[in-house]
Amino acid sequence: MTKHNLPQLPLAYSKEVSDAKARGAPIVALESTIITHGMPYPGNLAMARSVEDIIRHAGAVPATIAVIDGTLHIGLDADQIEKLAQATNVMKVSRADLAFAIAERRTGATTVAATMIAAARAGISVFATGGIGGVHRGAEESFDISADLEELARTGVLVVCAGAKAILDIPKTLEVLETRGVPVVTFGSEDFPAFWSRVSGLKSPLTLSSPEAIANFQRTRESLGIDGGMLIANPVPEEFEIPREEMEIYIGRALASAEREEIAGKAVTPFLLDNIFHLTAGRSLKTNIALVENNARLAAEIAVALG
Ligand code: PSU
Ligand code: MN
Repeated sequence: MTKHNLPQLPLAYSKEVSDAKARGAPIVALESTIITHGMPYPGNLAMARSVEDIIRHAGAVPATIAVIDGTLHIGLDADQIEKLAQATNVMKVSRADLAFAIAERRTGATTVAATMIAAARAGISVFATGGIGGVHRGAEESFDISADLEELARTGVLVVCAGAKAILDIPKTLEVLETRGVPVVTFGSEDFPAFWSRVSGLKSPLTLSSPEAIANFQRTRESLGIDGGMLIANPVPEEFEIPREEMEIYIGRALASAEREEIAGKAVTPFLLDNIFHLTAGRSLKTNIALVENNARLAAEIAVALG
């Protein structure tokens, strides 16, 4: 089959993103599973809007990514974001499901893994989120390791997060990233952060303290022909931090509920996140929104520095 006989990529750019591509302006990708499965309404909508504004304010263009009725959208308009934020039966789409959602004309929210794939296809190299998926506690029994880690190993997108949630086994998550050759860089700190908390108790493999240094590191990797992604961990601002010991209580309860209800597969992470929001009576949501905003700002600065 010659190339032009291949089916056209079912990909649609928002006007803002296609204009940015035409002028060569910096673009930051954003995932949509965090909107549909990561936070409750209406906090999720407030977050989705404010991160886009923060990215614009920092001189870049936001591209929220989702599959809507079988089309892979790179950049959503206000109406599409609002619909996603309110929807209750949207598919959670990772690497395994992305082509399925498109082929079956479904609506699906993209995880870190699927958003990385879409961003790479769209020529976007920086992506901001809250927390990545990782190795779950008890993975030696359950085999539950997020496809996000494998995607970081293979797809050349720089992902800015606030570390990994302690619902995961953070030491094992870092081990897998190291094994798969993914650089883990904490921004401005020697400690690897744990999402709600600025420290996880583990040292960060690497530390850099400016967007320019991160851009320079990435360019150097490219000049050496080293492919794959990079993880930037950005500690939550101090005023929004929830101490590790306090979160551990809620995490323990959420994990116990998941085991009791025999939650498995892609339902595990959304189940734990929802449980924790309820257990903390919304306090964790405030922290969650603040850290995503903080990550959006840094991602935009890195995108600008990458030129
Ligand atoms: N962790 C969070 N918030 C999230 C997610 C993870 O703190 O919203 C979402 C992201 O979309 C991530 C996905 O890519 O969950 C990972 O799911 P799984 O563990 O099933 O791979
Ligand atoms: Mn999983």
